[in-house]
Amino acid sequence: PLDGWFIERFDREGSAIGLKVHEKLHDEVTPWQHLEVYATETYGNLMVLDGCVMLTDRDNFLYHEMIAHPALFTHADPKRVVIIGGGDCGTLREVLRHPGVEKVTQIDIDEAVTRAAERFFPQLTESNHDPRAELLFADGVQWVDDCPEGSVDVLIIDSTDPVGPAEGLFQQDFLARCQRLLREGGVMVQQSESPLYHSGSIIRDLRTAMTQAGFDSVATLVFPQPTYPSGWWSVTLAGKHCPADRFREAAARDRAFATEYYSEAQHFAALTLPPFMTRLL
Ligand code: AG3
Repeated sequence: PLDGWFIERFDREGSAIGLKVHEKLHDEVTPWQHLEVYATETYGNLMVLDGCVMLTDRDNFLYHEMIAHPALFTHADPKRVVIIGGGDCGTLREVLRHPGVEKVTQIDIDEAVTRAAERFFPQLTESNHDPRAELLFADGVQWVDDCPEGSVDVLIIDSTDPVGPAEGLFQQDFLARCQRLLREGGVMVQQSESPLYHSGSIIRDLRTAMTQAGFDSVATLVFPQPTYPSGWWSVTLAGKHCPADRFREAAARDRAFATEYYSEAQHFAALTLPPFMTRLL
């Protein structure tokens, strides 16, 4: 039992987010990172990797719906989906809600994250037995390299921050390989950090790298995420021979399932960037 606060500090910004916790449920040094799970007072369970909040029970629907649904609805008919990272399986669960999806392969380097999710976030992993889901524990960069060109409809990068293990996932050579892996009309989406803190750095650089990697359309979407740095987060989409207009037409498509945050109106709202961001991008 604990009587304290979990605090993730963002030293560069002189800010932090804190959650009141009452128990540490898990503490493991995996071959890749330090994995902790806490029971919080008001946000349910909390997963932390190397001191950074990955998800809580209470607010993960925001991130997981917004990394999955805008990209899947942008694609005209997504059948083959690949997720790099995403070991907690929250993104996978959202992808599997799309009835037209025939196969989803998830490649996370760290099996311990998935095992911890099964124990402490069972509602995220309950769709893992879906016959369309394939879970691999391997290096995603290597996997993308070995994957046949033009074989994927939607590629999702659900990574940690672009420092340490995930750094390579934000670089142009990796993004160029992602572009080759996609079929014509394919879409990739990558988590792209805080609009407030990273518009003039990580988000701008990622968009530039995507364009240089051969994608012909790029769009950033923003949404609230109370437990990540600044409380506000983004994903960036890139299309392969998919006109930028598709990002806007996409939301009008019918949904065959219920969502908590994603909706047609939220899709449009998330694409509407505030002027300060447009200036920095
Ligand atoms: N992906 C992590 C986003 C980065 C959070 N950064 C931070 N807390 N400093 C989340 C994985 C959820 N599937």
